[in-house]
This record gives sequence, C-alpha cells and structure tokens, in this order.
Amino acid sequence: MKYPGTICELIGTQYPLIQGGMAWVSDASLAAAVSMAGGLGVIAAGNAPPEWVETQVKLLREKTDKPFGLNVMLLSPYVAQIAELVYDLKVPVVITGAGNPDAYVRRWKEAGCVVAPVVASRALAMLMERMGADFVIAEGSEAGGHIGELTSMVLWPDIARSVNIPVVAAGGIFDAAGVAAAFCLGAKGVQVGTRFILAEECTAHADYKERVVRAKDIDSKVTGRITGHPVRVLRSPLQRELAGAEYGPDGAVAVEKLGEGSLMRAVLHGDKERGSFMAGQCACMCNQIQPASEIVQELFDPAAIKAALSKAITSLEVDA
Ligand code: TUI
Repeated sequence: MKYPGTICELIGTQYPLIQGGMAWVSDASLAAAVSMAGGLGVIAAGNAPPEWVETQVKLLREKTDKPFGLNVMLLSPYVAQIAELVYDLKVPVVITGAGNPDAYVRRWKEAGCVVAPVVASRALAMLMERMGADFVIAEGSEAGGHIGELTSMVLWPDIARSVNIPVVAAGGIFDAAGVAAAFCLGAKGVQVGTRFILAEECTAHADYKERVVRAKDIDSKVTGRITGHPVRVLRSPLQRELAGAEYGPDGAVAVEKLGEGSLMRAVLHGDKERGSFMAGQCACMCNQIQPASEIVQELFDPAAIKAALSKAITSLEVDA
C-alpha cells in the first residue's frame, strides 16, 4: 500500500486526496474525473434539492465505479432529505460542512458510511471523534466559501494533537509544497477545493473560472460576518454591496437577502454583477485550466514533494 498510515485505506483511494465539495461546482463531472484520477471525487449537495443530488450520484456511477463522497451542507433547507439519501444511495463517504452533524453521524455509521465532518475548531473535532467520525477535515479560514475563524497554520496542528482519529488538512493547499506542509503539521490527507475549479472537467461557467485565473492576493474578501456565517469570496460588485450592507440598518437581513442565490448565479451563469465568486485565498496562485488528472498528479508529484521537503531539511541543517 502506498501512502502508509494515511486516509487512503479508509476512503479506498490511490492518493490521500479529497476534492473539496463546492456547492454547484462539485457535480458528477468533476467528482468522477477526480475519482478516476486516484483522489476522492466529491459531489456537493449545497442548497440543491434531493432530486438534483440523486441525479448527480447516478451520473457519477455511470462514469466510474471508484469510491466517491457526498458533501452535505448542514445549512441547506433540504438537509433532512439529503441525510436520508445518504443511506438510500449507499454513499461510500459522507462529508459534512457548515455546522454540527451530531444528529446524523450515528445513523450514517450504522448504514456503513465512512463519515468525515469538516470542522473549524478543536471542540467540534473532539465531539466528532466521540460521536464516531472516521476522520475529521480541519479547514482553515484561507478556504473559500463558508469559513471559521482559525487559519490553517494553527488549526491543523492543534486538531492533530487533540484527537486520535486522522486529520485531513484543508484551506490554502494548492500544490505539492502545500501537501508537504500539511503532512508536516500532522495531517494524514489533504482536501483541495479552489484549484479544482480550474479543472477542465469542472462545469462551472467559463467566466467563473476566468475570475479565479485573474484573482490577485488582495482580491480575497470575507463577507457576511454579521450573519454568523462568514463567506470568503473574490472581489466583485456584489461583494462591495454586501460589505456596505453589513454596516447598514438590519445588516444581517440585508446581507442574507443580497446573498440568496448569488453563488448559483456566479457558477451557472457567470453573473459578474450579481454573482458571488466563492474561492480560497490561494486563487491568486491558481491560474491554469488543466485536466483534473494533471492537477492530482502535480499535487502528489514525488519529485515536487521531495524538493519542498529537501529545501527545508537543508536550510534547517537536519538529517533526512
Ligand atoms: O461548508 C463549507 N463551505 C461552504 S458551504 C457553502 S454554501 C453556503 N452559502 C451561503 C452561506 C453559507 C453557506 C459555501 N461554502 N466549508 C466547511 C466548513 N464548515 N467550514 C467551516 C465549517 C464549520 C463552521 C462552524 C463547521 C462547523 C462549525 O461549527 C458548528 C457548530 O455548531 O459548532
């Protein structure tokens, strides 16, 4: 077995790699491509109705019999129905985001699923371990979309030393050096989202991809803190309006209203005016559209990982 002691055995993949579940972006096309390339492709339920999710799972299964994951977004109005779908469709790996999946974990485990909650704090990671999660995905606030408070540099090692289940690192990883860094900080796997927006097989609108390609470092902004659900996006006319609305009267209500449907407008229609272009901070370094298999291979290119680690070993004057 390659990659000993990683999540490969748990999730049945060649590489200890999970493709981030990005609402509307992570559909059967992207997930199947990543699974076929040796990572864990993930379909994101987001706020989509159960019928859409069921169709995507069927489409993926027509393309490949490799393992895949379903990301259940816990703020979805359809969350209870999506949770049921997980058993009905016998989803191999279920990943949760944007909340505490306490109410579902036991039943998913009984149904034979591998369960991996995304966490943004030590407390939730420890609770998930007690609830029987197979591993946790520690997502630092460099990530795109809905985020917590802590950055990867602190969150990954803190959670790795607080739980006895594997920790998958997420938030800011886009290349082999990032993969090496994550493993140095205690991770047993990585989740990569933003870079896969630029996969050829990703069906997101060409203008969404173009926005990621052009993104500068300072284009990454956080909106909606006032709602209690902060969201990292790229600078846009809607983001500016959201930033203003936050400080106005009834800020939370205004922000919720402006944000409604805005991700779908960006991903499906490339709506530059009214769309929310969610992406991680690393968008500034993701600038090439390429096949998903090439992205997977670059992330785990042994020479690139070795080069990153060797540079550190040499500079720090320690033996390999
Ligand atoms: O879930 C994500 N990223 C997302 S979900 C999403 S769709 C959306 N659209 C508009 C508003 C909100 C969501 C877009 N991006 N990442 C996983 C993640 N989960 N990041 C942070 C968390 C998290 C945060 C707090 C998980 C649990 C938590 O605490 C919950 C609790 O109650 O303790």
